[in-house]
Amino acid sequence: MPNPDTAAPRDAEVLRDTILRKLTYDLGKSRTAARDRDWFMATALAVRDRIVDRWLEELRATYETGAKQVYYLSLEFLVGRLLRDCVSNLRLDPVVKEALASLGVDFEQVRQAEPDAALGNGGLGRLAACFMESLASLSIPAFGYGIRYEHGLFRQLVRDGWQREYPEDWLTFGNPWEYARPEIAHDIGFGGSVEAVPVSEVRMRHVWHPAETLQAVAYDTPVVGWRGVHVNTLRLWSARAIDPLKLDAFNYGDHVGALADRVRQESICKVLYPSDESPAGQELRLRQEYFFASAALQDLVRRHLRVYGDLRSLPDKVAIQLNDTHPAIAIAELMRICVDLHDIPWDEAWELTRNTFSYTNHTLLPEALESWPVPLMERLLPRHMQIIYLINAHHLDSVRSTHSDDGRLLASVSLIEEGHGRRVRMGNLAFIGSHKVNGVSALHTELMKQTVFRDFHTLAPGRVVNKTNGITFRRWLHQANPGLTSLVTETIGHRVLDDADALTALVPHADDAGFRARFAAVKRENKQALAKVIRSQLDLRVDPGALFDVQIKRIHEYKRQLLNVLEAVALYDAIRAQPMGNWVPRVKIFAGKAAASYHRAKLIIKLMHDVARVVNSDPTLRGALKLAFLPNYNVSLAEIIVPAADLSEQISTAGMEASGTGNMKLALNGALTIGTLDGANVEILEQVGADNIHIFGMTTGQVEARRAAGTRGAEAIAASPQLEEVLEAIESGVFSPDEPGRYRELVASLRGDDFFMVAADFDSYWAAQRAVDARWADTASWQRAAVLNTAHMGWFSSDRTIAEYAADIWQVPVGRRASR
Ligand code: NBG
Repeated sequence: MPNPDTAAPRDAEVLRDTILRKLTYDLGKSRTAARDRDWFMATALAVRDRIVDRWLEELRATYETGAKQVYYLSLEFLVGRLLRDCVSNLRLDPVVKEALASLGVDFEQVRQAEPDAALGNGGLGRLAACFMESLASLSIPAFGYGIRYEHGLFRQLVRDGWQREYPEDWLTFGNPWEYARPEIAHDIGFGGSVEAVPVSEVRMRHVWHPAETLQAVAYDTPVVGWRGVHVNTLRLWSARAIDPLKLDAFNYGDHVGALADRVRQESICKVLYPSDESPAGQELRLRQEYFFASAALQDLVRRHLRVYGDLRSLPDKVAIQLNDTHPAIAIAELMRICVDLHDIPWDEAWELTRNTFSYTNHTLLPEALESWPVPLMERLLPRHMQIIYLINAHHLDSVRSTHSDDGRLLASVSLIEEGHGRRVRMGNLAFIGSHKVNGVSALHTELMKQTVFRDFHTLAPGRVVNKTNGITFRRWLHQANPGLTSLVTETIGHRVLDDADALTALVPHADDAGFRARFAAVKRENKQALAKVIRSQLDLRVDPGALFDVQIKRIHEYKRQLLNVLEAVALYDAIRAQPMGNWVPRVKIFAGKAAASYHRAKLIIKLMHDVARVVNSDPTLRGALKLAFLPNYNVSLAEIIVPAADLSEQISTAGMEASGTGNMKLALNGALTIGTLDGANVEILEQVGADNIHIFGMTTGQVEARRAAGTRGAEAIAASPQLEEVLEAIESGVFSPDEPGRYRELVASLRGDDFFMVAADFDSYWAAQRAVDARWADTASWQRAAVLNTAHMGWFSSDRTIAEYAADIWQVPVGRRASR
C-alpha cells in the first residue's frame, strides 16, 4: 500500500480528472454550474471506481475457492452517509481533499451534501451497518440482504415542542453508490391456493399457485472494508410490478385505474416502518418481510446451485443470519424451496435448514415479539402456513417424546399461539429453525434463557449463545473523531488503527498530565463544533466549558428520558434555591425520534421543550443549566454529538435494554457513562472499571421483585420530598401554563404502577449525578477517567463481535487482516 502522504499529489491529479469526467459525462454538468450536490455525486462516482475491480475480483474468488458465504438478512441497514467511510477505508483522505481543493471545492461541504441513508430505526439497523463494515474489514465473504426503501425513517421536525413527521427523500437526486441490476429479479408470490399433486402412492407434491406475483429487483452497493482489502455487497431489493400497466384500461381512458395494481404492488418498498421495538401489525409489514426473505433465499439458492449443483451442501457453503425475527419466514421459504421445488425429503430438508440458519434476538419486550394472525398468514402465504403447521407437528412430536404430555410446555413452545385469535409466533419459528440463537449482551442472553426462551433453552441447551454487540471503530472513532485519532496514533502508534485492542496502550498515559491536557483539548474542540450546531439549529448559546451531558437514542419510556428530565427540573429547583452555590455548569443534550404513534413518547419530547424553555430563559441560573433538544437525530448528527460528549446517559430500566450500542460509541470517545446495570453497560463496567463509570439504580432482580410486589411509585415519591416537589410543579402546569393539565396523566402514571421505575430510581440517579458533578470539579480525575474509558473500549469493536460470530455460529474463517 503506498504511503498516502507521499502518494497524494500525483494521485490527486488523476482523481481530479476522474471527478471532472464524471461531472461532465455522467452528470452532464459544467464546472461552473456544479453545486455541492453535483460535486458529491461526481466524487462518489470517482471513488466508487476504485472499489469495483476489487469487488468483482472478490466475488469471483469466493466461487473459485469455494469459500463459505455469510448472508445477513435484515429489514434495516442504517448506513448513514458513505463518502467519508469509503474514502477513509481506501486511505484516500488526503488525495480526495487535494483533488477537490484543486477544483476550488471543499471536501467537508461536499461530504455534507450526501443524504443520510436512514434505512433503519435505531440500534438494530445501525448494528447491521457496523456488521457489514466489519465483515468486509475481516475479509469474510458476505452479502447483506434488505429492502431498498424509497423513504427511510421519517424526518423529525419539532414545532412548538411537538414532534412532527415528514417523509424522508434520500433517493430524490440519485444514489451514486448503488448499481441497479434490473436483470437480477425474482418472482415473489402472494395469496392464491395450494394444489396437492400425488407423485406416488405415499407422496404428494405441493404446488403453490399464487394469486399475485411481483418481482424483487436487486440494487447492489459495494461495501469496502478497512484499507480496501476486501469488498462485499449490500443487496437491497426493490419491488417491480410484472404488468406495469393495464393497457386496455388506459386506452379506455381510465388512466389512474390502469396503474392501480402497479402502485399497490410497488408500495412494498415505499417506506420503512417507523416503529422501534413494537410490532407493526400490518399486512404490508408481513408482505415486506416475505418479499425480501424470499428474494434473498431465491438469490442465494440460485447462486449456490450454479456453483455447487446440489442444495444438500448448502450448510457447508452458506450461513444465514436472521437479524431479529423480521426475516424468520425465510425458514419456511427454504423448506418450501427444498421440499416443493427440489424434492428433498422433509427430514433432510429440515436438517439442512437448521444447519444453515441462525437467529439474533434483540429485545425481550413482550410487545416486540412478532406474531402474525393465522388467518392473515393463510391468506397471504398459504403454502408457508401449511409448512409451518408441519414443522410444528414434527417439533411438538419430538417434545412429546421426551417430555410426555406436559401440556404447559407444549403450549409454550408451540409455533402457534392459541387463545383469542390464533397467531404464528415468529420467535419460536426462528428458534427451532436455527442451530444457534444469540442475545446481544451477556445480561440479555442470560435473561433470554430465563424468560422468553426459558423452555426452549431447557429443550436445547447450548443453542442460546451470547454475542455482545460492537461498533465499527472506523466510523465511530477514526472518521467521527479525527482529532482524537491523531492524538492516539501519535501517542501509541498506528497499529491501533488495525487492532482496537491496542488502545490499552493508552492506559499509562492517563497518569500523564500533559497527555490528559491534549486529550481534553481535542474534546473541547469537538464541543465547540457541537456548540455551533446547537446555536445554528436552536438559536441557543451553550458554553463549551460546561459539562456536556448527552442522551441520544430513540425516545422510549424504558430508555427513561423522563428520568433525565425530572433530574433536570430537580437541579433547576436546587440551583434557584441557592443561586450563588458552586454549581457545575451543565448542558443537557437530547436527540431522538419517537415512533409516530407513540403518544407518550411524543409527550416526553414536548416536556423536554417545555422545561427547556423555562430553564434556558431563567437568568438566575447564570448559565449553570441549559437544555437542548436537537431535532432529526440520525447517523450524521450522532457523528457530531458523540465526539463532543462528556457524560453518556445509559439509564434504561434494568432488564429492558438488550444491549445498547450508543453507550459504546460515547465511552470510546471518552465520555463517562452514568448508567444502570443493563444491557452492555454491565460489560462496559467490567472493561473500564468501577472507578471510571457511574452506576446507579435497581438491578434486574430488584426491578422484578418490586414489580412482583406491586409497589406503587407513590411510595418512592413519598420518601423523596425533592421528587415530590418536581412532580407537583410539572403536574400543576408550571412548565405548561398554556395547558396546565398537559402532564397530569404522565405524572399520575409515576404515582401509579411506575412500570419503568422512574420514581423508584430517582433518588439513586440524583445521587449519581451529584457524584458526577464532584468528579467534574476535580478536572484531573475526570480527564483521567475519560482517557481510561477510551483506553478500555477496544473489546467493543464490531470486529471482535464478528470474529465471534464467525467462529462460533457461522464456522467461517476470519480472512486476512489488513496490515500496514
Ligand atoms: C435493539 C435493542 C438495543 C440493541 C440493538 C442492537 C431492537 C428490536 N432492539 O438495546 O433495543 O443494542 O437492538 O442489538 O431494535
